[in-house]
Amino acid sequence: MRHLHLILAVAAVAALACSGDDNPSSPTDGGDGTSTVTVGTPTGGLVFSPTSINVPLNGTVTWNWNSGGVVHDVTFPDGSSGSKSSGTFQKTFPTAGTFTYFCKVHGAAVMSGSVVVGSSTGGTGGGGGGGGAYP
Ligand SMILES: [Cu+2]
Repeated sequence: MRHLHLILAVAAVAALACSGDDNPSSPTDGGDGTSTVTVGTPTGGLVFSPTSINVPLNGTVTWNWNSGGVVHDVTFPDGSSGSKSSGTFQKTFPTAGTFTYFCKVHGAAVMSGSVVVGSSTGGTGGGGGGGGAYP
């Protein structure tokens, strides 16, 4: 009986520790969880800048067209901004992971980017290439 009691106590402590770890308050870059990607360049460049951007879980990315009149779009597998040459497009990311997108007008080989959601230390799965995501 004595042993069982001890085991129960340990289990209770472990459960408490787990729920404590669940707190999703992770540091964010901007403070408000909003990040901006510039679409194109004023001289007509075919780029997203930055190419890869990190946001916290549930963070929102704003794409801001500054393309010198060149039409681009932001296409994800689950939706697109539509082709345009000015304005903005916003998307919120409730799931951790790496999400790639591209400009359908110019093609993924020419114009693509990615959004990395969640500040995972990423030991498992994906990650891989040491592309410095930090500015
Ligand atoms: Cu484009």
